[in-house]
Amino acid sequence: MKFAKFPYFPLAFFCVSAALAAPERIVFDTDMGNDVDDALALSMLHRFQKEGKAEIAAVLVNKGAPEAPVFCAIQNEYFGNGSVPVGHIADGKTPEPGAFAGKVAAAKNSDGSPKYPLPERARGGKFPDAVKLARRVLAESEDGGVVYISVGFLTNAARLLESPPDEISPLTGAELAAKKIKFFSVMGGNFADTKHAEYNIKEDAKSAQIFAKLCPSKIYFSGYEVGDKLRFPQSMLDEKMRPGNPVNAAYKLYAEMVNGGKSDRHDRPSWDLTSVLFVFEPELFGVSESGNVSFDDAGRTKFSPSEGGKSAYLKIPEGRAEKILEKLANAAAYEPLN
Ligand SMILES: [Ca+2]
Repeated sequence: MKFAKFPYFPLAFFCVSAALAAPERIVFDTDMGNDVDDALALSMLHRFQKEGKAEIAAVLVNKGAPEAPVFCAIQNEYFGNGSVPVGHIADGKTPEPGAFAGKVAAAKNSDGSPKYPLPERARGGKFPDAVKLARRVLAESEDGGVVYISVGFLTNAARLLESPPDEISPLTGAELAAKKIKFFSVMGGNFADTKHAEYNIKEDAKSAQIFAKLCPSKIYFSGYEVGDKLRFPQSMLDEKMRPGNPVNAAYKLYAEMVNGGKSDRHDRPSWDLTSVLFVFEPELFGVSESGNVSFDDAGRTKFSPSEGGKSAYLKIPEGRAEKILEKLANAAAYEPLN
């Protein structure tokens, strides 16, 4: 009997440590509106914020469409975090609205009111410049206090690193990143098939090249091959989310587009979700040796192992895919109104 208490010591210690851990301060940079995994990734962040693990400092939009930041603001509002600032890129890639952002933003109730309301701060329809917002968040953060998650094109990230000193900070963007960013978690590239140009990199290869060259911080890449193996179980969204949840609505619209309008069912790969999960549960993933990443003009990935290299890429350890998928799905299928 006297040994019975022993197992409680590590558990108690763990609980105290977890309770004391400060939430990760997150900048989330997304091409919201292109694929629907961005919306699921942002849902995960809202859940982690509710659980005290995350603090969403800003959402940056790297897709050119004006509907893209509107959807992000709607999603923030629905998930109870309408005060999170949303920044939009100037002259961004893919200026078309995509399958769901415009439709969700325009949806109306029978009395003509918006079905998915915007937060107060976004009602004028104006969003701050994404790079300025990023500079402000970094300048106001503690040293090493920000994790930058990029799940779209690297346009904003490249422009941030190239940004000169301004009224916000006497530091250049690269200096700010070196001082304030703990690491970048990036969905982009392909580390399994070097002939394949992954979408986030290919659409703006020039920015990806600038980012890879100038980035002073550690970068963890989740390549195409990681999320591609993890098919998101759509049925969980209907199980957990209300029909009025904008993410559930967006997912169905996206699935309809994939199926040419014939069905709204589709288990999509979980690319962007992996870059969020890695920040909060890194032990689930395998991580490559350190090295340097570069991208050619067509957007193909090259990884060169190097002891002092600032980059690494994620892997799914043998037999771990099911566990990772379960974690992703449980975190993303979040209904704040339940
Ligand atoms: Ca994306």
